[in-house]
Amino acid sequence: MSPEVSSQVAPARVLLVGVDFGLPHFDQELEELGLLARSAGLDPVARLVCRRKVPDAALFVGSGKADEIAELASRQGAVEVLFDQTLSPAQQRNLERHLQLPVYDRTMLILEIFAQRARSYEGRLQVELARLQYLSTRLVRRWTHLERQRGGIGARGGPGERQIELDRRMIGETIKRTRERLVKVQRQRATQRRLRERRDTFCVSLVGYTNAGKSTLFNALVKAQAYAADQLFATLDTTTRRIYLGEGAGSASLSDTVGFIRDLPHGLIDAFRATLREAADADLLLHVVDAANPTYPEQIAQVQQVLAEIGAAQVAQILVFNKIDSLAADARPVAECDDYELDGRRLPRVFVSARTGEGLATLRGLLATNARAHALRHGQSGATALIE
Ligand SMILES: Nc1nc2c(ncn2[C@@H]2O[C@H](COP(=O)(O)OP(=O)(O)OP(=O)(O)O)[C@@H](O)[C@H]2O)c(=O)[nH]1
Ligand SMILES: [Mg+2]
Repeated sequence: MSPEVSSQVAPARVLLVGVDFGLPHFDQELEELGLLARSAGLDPVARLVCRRKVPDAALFVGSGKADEIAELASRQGAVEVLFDQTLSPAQQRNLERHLQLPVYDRTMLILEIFAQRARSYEGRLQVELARLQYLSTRLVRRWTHLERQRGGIGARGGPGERQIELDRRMIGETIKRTRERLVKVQRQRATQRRLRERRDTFCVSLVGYTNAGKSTLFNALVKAQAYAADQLFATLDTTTRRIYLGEGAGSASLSDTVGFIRDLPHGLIDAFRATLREAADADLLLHVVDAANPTYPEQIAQVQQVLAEIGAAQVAQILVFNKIDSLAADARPVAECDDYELDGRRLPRVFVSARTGEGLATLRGLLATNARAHALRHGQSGATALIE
């Protein structure tokens, strides 16, 4: 099949399902799941939301609801069902059997997007590791489940069990090899970082929820062309450029990084820890917020949580409220910058539009002030070192 023909294949039609357990971040419209699906190249054709107190152990939803899902999927011609929550291996299997359709959960969807996007050798290794780890827990649990069934019979090892044991060993070995390769690549990266530290550059990292506009802001600040798109996780690999901040402030290095998301699969946090360390090692974080997204306070909280997990909670931070061009006239900020109270800290906040350039001069000014303070601190610590 020629590439022209294959690129015309319609994206798979999928049905989105969300279960509201009364948690504060529940997204009634399944907006984010829809964006995730589209980012993975799927076409969400229908959405179904239901309420439950607790998940059903076997099917996650009740069996009546499962029938409703099957009926809606068939009416809409959906070929896959995506759940907004994480399913246990057993729930996923039971649902697939019940619906006679492949069922994916949020974690799998995010892993899939990362797998499609990873470009650099290190990024690909990281995603591969996260997927293998995810798969291995599924296999292990599946195996434990069979083990329990077999208990009463007392037979030792059927062909199925041997196969699973083999798969498990193979995955275990691949995980080990992938991890070794990753350690090697990361060691090289650490060496590069140490070289940079010796040069004592003022390092700034853009962090924030996925789709907040980090890459667009990065491009606007350094006039580069990093990939920006209305997709979740458009950026996976860290890109770093030098940015000149003017007389007295000199230049800084600015890094664009991978976006965060609620319930980022743990395997991915682990896998991307090295990449994310760039953020933890920065002198200053520009925390980019999509001010036009009504759920931004929740997104800020999620980003703060990941920052804490990667040991970057104490790094100086400026909140950059982006996309002010798409705010309604009465919601537009009155000042260009102010302070924002976050977990008992007062953080400087600046309002910008990376798209129109509004507020960028103020942001550059703030960056220059911070760069000068950093240079001064560095100068002083140098002097102290001499006295000692
Ligand atoms: N209206 C408006 N849209 C913006 C602005 N900045 C970015 N966008 C849009 O928001 C979307 C996401 O932008 P990106 O720069 O790719 O966002 P990101 O934070 O790098 O996203 P990931 O790399 O996926 O985490 C794109 O469609 C941008 O065009 C802005 O100031 N105003
Ligand atoms: Mg990006």
